[in-house]
Amino acid sequence: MPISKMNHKNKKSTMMDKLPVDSESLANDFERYLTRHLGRFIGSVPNYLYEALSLTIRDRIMTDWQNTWKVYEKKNVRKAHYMSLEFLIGRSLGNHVLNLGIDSKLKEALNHFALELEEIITEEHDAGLGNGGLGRLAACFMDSCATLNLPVIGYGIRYQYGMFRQEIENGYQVEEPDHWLRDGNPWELERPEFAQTVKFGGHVERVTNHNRKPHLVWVDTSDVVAIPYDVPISGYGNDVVNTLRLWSASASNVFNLDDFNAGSYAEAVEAKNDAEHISMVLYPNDASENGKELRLKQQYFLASASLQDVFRMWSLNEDHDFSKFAQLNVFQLNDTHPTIAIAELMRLLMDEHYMSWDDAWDITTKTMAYTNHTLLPEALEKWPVPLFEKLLPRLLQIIYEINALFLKEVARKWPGDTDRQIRMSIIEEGETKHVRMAYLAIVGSFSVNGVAALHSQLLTEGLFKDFYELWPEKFNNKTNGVTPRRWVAHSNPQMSELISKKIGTDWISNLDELTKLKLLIDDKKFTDKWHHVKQQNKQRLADLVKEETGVDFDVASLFDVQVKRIHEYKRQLLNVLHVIHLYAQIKNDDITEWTNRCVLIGGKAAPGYYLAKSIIKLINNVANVINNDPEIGNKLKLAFIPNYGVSKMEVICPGTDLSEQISTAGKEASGTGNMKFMMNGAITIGTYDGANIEILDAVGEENFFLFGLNAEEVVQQRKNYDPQALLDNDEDLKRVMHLLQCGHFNSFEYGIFDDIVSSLMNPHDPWLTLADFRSFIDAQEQVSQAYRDQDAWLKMSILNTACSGFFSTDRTMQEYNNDIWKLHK
Ligand code: 26Q
Repeated sequence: MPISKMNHKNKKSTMMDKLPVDSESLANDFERYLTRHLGRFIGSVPNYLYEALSLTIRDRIMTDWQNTWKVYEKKNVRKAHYMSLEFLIGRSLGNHVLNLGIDSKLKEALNHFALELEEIITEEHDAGLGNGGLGRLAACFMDSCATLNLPVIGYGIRYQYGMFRQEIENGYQVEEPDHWLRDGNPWELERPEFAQTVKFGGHVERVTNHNRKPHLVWVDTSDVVAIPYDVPISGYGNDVVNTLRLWSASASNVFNLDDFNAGSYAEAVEAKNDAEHISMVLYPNDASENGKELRLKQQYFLASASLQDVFRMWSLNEDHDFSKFAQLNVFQLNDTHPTIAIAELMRLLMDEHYMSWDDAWDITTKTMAYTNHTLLPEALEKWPVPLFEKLLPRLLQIIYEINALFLKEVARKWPGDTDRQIRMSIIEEGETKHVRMAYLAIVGSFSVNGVAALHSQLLTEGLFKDFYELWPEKFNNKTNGVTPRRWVAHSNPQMSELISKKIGTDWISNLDELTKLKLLIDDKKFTDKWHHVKQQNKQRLADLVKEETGVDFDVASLFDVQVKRIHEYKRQLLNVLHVIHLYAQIKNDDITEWTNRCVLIGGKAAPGYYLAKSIIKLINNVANVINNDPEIGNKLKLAFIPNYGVSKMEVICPGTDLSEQISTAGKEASGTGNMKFMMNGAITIGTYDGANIEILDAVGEENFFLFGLNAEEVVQQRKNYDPQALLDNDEDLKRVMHLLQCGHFNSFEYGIFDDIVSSLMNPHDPWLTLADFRSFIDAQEQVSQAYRDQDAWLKMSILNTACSGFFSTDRTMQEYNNDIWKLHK
């Protein structure tokens, strides 16, 4: 039979043979790729070595990848689809090598050519397709699902430009484009055969369908083609390779013939550009980006292409029978960003598959689940109705209909309560009406979850209170996690080896095993080794800091680290106030006992977030004064590490002693950096916020530096917050604020920090930074004292790692699966 006549049903399910993984085969394949495929040689540009090695490894994933697909394509396999505008993957080569368990064989192979695996690994560009926590969480989830053998497919966008590259010029952040695909990407497989068409614009017409029933059609649209690129997600040591499917936008092949005939050939081609812009660039998380047309296009592009892809696969087995669709499919919405999928699923079922409203709604509300990631009301997504009308007219109709039926239900439950109807409406009234995406997500989903215990509780008491009263059963918590494969086994090989020698290697896929380390905290030989490993990791971090900033970090000092997006609620400013306080102490010689400290801060500011950018400048200016003062010397250092991202964190978290998690209580939904630090044996100084609370519970108060107001106290304090009074009553705070106000850190840059000072002194400062100053300084003093007792510190460090098992995304994914997805392994 000619290949073209074969369909998937009568294709023999031939299992491909696996390629050998002995060092000789690896060496041969590597050399062949380098010389015969790429036409280079061993001494050539390192990037080609990376490419040749990646192709060698990729070949060894392919068999499992195809076999995993074959299982998922079968009838009756229930699947979850993780829809996210962001997947912050970072580098892949080292991760696959770890998962395949061929680390030592590969090193042996490279030895033949006198090459180092570590050096080749660093040639890979980070896939920075995310802003921060939410995007990295999606990547950790994918890793755990593959490791747990869960049928989960990721759906996202293949941005040509990921998160911007941050450079620092004269202390200021400068954004540079991140052209991560420039040298090609061996970890993607283009799949033009599965392309989908996504419609925009046009208008809706009423017609009569083949059953002589009225039917709505969306016509005169401008169409964009979505081309999938598949990225393999290997499980740890289990032969499973899941798929992350990223969509790239391309113009449809249909030319505008009118333009063409009029002789405007070039113009007709130029119009194609518009379509390709959709997947051009990741939006940096930024309030000023709200309401941008291109962002809405991205969201719909992802939702529509992904759902159509699921329908395509569905019809391979079930043809047009959707009766079992909800039994076999579930969609997890990563925040409201892909929420338009709820209306799109309705449209596809009704307009393209002729289903009734009720049947379509039944399927939608049984398959959609929504995860919220924020407690900041201003961060909830809203879209102007006129924009929706122009871009997605049919979807707006559907949303209005969903809302009308929903408000009837509200009226039934609370007759006459019109205030409540206005409050809960998916459409916000006003001069310009807006679609409230979070409300659409709650109404259309069977599950709504927060990402840490406190966060989920606060959602039901605050932002989503009305909805909780209507549907308490929808709401649940799923505390975040991180994957221990990337964040311990890969990023901290020395500590991993030490642990594995003592308790075996099971911890890598069963992180609760780490509790066995508790028995070792009094074993002097073990604690000495723990210390030795930490010092080596600190040296690796110090080398990075030196290379990136020129600042010398001495590994005998306490390494105090805060890395995350720059935002007022995360309070990098509180950290800086503490550093200035230490500086003032040294300058005024009011030090008796002293612990040398190296403070590292890193993170990107949204390009339009003025105050966040000023904070970066302040950190750099304070660093300049401190690091260049001979009187300060090694007592105190401050550095701002530019372009913080996944690969930097892989070096930073193993080398950290103290993890700063100091958000205003009630504002950080969860945090996940806090978990990476804990796993790597750092001790946390933190507020009673997000997942810090659960870290504190796990490790105990003696092993955690807790400070500051709790979420309830924050609410109370806001009512009568008086920063001036705090300053008048605290000599240390007075001294610090004076240094800021008098221009000590901006001698020749008059007034540049005035806005920062005003924000701190503002009685309406929502982040209450000065309210926590005293408590923070005192807690930091306790940290310094604790660090002077190195034996006690080491025990705390080991206990933090030992108690971190709960924060594995393996646990998080089991919970999603048990409570929401209900997939079979
Ligand atoms: C909004 C409008 C326009 C363009 C982009 C955006 C946008 C993009 C990204 C809004 C928000 C984000 C990302 C949010 C995020 O990372 N939230 C974090 O999620 C983590 C994982 O759950 C939590 O640990 C953090 O607490 C939370 O801040």
